[in-house]
Amino acid sequence: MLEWMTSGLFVLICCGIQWTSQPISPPDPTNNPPASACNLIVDAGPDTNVCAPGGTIGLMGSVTGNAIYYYWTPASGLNNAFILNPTANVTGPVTYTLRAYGVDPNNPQLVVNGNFSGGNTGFNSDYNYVVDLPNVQNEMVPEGTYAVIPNPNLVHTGFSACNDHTGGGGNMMVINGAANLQDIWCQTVAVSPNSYYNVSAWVASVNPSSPAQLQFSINNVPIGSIINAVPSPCTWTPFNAVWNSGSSTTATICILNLNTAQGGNDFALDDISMVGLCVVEDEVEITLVNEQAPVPDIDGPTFLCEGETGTYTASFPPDPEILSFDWSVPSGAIITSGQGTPEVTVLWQDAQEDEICLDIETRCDENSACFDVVVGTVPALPLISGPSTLCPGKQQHFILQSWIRMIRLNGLSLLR
Ligand SMILES: [Ca+2]
Ligand SMILES: [Ca+2]
Ligand SMILES: [Ca+2]
Repeated sequence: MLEWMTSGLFVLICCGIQWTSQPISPPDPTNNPPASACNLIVDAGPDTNVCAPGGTIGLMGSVTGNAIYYYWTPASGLNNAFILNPTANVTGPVTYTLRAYGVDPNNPQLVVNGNFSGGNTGFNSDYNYVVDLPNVQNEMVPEGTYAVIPNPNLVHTGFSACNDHTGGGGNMMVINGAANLQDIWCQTVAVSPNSYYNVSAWVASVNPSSPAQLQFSINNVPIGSIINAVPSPCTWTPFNAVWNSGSSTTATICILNLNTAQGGNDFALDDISMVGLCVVEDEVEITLVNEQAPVPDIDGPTFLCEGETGTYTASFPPDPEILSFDWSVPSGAIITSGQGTPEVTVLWQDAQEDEICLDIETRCDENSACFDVVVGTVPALPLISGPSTLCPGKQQHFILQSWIRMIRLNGLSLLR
């Protein structure tokens, strides 16, 4: 027994807030499988949560298959509703829907003669139709003309001998673009109200100069983006637009000429198409987590001698998960192992009264606690004053330091 023990005090200091919230179950991705139909798989990502009072989180959408168009709703809080991985600024519980549109192979083709296999039929044009004449190669020299033929070179010596889009000697529509003729190709089809449709076509330059600039319109409203034909002749390039029919029951589809150059602006169209789209949608639910980190409950030796090591263990409720452990010790002590874990071993080098502390972090919160430690100096051997010799049967006084409670007697009788 050592002197300092008689005055040593045991104090456990806790700080921070008490753990009062209910355990939090992690999101269960199996409750939110992707949606799938018409060769599309749409996944809005696993349900997730954000620490209260809110913050930003990246949505993890994916679309597998031939989606033509997709977007998130609601768009509020998103930096971009038209990308698969937008950033959401979450201020409360919210459910986002990722909606994708794909071509349903079972939906019928609405455009008639879109591949021009039927010749100059089924469509209207502001342009003047010319017939390919044998042994003539200048039928389409004037701007504002078109032909339906398998080889543009048959009607203009400046036009390349392109194959149609699918090859095999099929027809295409060849156009010599004009400054003031807007509608190159138009056709009216029946549609269902409140449905999504995809209109598409292929374009190739037949002369490299001043490539065509085209855009779809439906019922006189331009839709989709403007396509610039590739200058290199005979390079077929697709372009498309997505259209919602709203209350319409018919759609007059047109391909618009937006390049008003008279020189060049020579191109071909093929495989014009309009099909109804199927929609596939999936949801992701984001909740707010109001989580409190527990106060670490530290246990270990309180009283040690300098030069001794002590192992200190922190324990916690099962939830929430503790994500980081950061122990700190005063100078004169060294963490010899376990930093970053719930248990550390500390070498106490110097005598002191101080504390070992632990900072923890959970997903949404942090907390800390300290544990008092008293490290004592190893005392010198107790001094006993008295005679250095004592004969058998004699009595003599020996004076011990007052705190010594016991001494080992070796052939001596202790009287008092
Ligand atoms: Ca064709
Ligand atoms: Ca000809
Ligand atoms: Ca031209």
